[in-house]
Amino acid sequence: MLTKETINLINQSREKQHLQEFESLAEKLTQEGIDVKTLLGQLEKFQIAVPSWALGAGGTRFGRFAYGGAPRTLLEKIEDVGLLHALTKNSNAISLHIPWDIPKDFQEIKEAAIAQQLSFDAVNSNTFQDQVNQKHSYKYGSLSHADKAVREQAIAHNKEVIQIGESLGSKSITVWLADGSNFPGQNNFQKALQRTQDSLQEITKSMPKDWRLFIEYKPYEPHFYSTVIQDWGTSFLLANACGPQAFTLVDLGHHLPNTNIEQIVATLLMQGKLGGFHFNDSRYGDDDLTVGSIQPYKLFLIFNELVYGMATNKNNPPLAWMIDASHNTKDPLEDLLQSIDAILESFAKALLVDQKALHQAQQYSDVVMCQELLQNAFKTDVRPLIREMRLRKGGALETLQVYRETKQRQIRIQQRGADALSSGL
Ligand code: PSV
Ligand code: MN
Repeated sequence: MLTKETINLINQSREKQHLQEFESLAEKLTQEGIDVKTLLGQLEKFQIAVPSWALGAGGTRFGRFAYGGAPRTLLEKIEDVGLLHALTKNSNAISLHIPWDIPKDFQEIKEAAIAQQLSFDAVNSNTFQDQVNQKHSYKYGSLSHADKAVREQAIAHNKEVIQIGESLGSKSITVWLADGSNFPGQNNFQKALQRTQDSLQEITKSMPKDWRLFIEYKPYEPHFYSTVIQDWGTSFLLANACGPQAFTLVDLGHHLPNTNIEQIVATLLMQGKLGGFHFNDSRYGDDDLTVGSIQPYKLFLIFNELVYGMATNKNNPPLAWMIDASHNTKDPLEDLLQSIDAILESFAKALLVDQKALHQAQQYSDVVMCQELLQNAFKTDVRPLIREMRLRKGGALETLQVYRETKQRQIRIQQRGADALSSGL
C-alpha cells in the first residue's frame, strides 16, 4: 500500500514551485471576485467512481493486448481503485459489473473497501453476454426479447444485481441494453420498446425506495441497424414511465458524431431526470478514449451546463459521476489518472464562468461577450487549484509522477504476473 509518508516525500520536490503557482492564481481569482476557499471545497467534494472493468487492458474485436499486473480478483480491483484514490483524493468509489464481479465473501469485500476509504457506486447488470449454464440466450435480446421466458430471466438477473448491490451498500443500478437488430424487419420497434418498458418497470418496482435506476442509451453497437434504447429521448421516455426513481444516464461516447451533448444535459437537468454520467472521449463513436484527450472544450461546455443545472435545477437529484473507458495502448491506471484530472479540470473551469455576466450578455444578445466569458474560463490553467486541494487532503501533487516513481505497475507485475487477466470486456 502506498503510504501517506511516501506521497508527502515526493510532494516535497514540487511543493515550492506549486505554492508560487497556487498563490499567483489564487490572487488573480480573488481579484476577479471568486472565493477560492469555496472553489477548493467544491473540488474536494467532487468524487468520481471508477468502473471495475476499466482496471485491466481493454481491447477491440481484433485483439486484446495484455497489460502486465492486471487485477485478477475483486479484491485486487479494490486495491487499484484505492491507489487511485490515495493519489487523487477524487475517486472514492468503485462500480461493479455483475457477473464479472460477484463477491465471494461480502464481508471481506466490504472491509477491503473500507480499508481503502472506498464505497460502492452503481452496480451494473449484464444481459449483453451469455453466461455459462444460462438457460436462455440473449443473442436476440434480453429485456426486449419477444420470448417471455428470456425477458423473465433478464429481469431476474437485474433483481439479483440489486440484491448484490444492497449487500454492499450501493444505492443505484445502471442498465445498459445491447438489445437491437441488425436487419430491417427483424424487430417490431413498437413491441420491442413496449416490452423493454414493461421489464424496466418491473425491475424498478423491486428496488428499495432509496435506490435509483439509471437507463443508459447508445445509438449503435453491438447491433447496427437499430438499438432499442438508442438515444436520450427514448431513455427519458422510459425513465418517465418507470417513475420518480428512474433517470437517464449519459455516456459521452454514446452519441453520433457532433451531437450537442451539452444541450441534452441541459434538457434533462431542466426535467429533473439526469441521473449520471459515464465519462470518456471519442473521435468517431464509442471509442472509450481517455477523458479530455480529444475534445476538452466539448467536455468543458458540458460541465458548464452541469454547473448551471446543479445550481438551478434543484428538482434534479445529485448526479452520479463515473468513468467508462477502455485502455488498449496505455497503462490503465495511468489512463484513469489522466481521466480523473481531465474531469476535475473541466469542472473547475466551469466553476470559473462568470454566470452573472454571461446571463447579462445573453440578455443583450452580446454574442461576442458570451464567447469571451466561456473561453476566459476555459483558458485558465486551473491545475494549481487541483494540486492545492490534493496537497491539503494528503494526496499527490503530481499523481502520475508519484505513480511512476513508486513503481506501482512494476510492483503489480511482480505480484500478479505479466500475463494476469482481468474480468470484463
Ligand atoms: C456499453 O458500451 C457501456 O458503455 C455500458 O456502460 C456497459 O456497462 C459498459 O460499456 C461496459 O461494457
Ligand atoms: Mn457506459
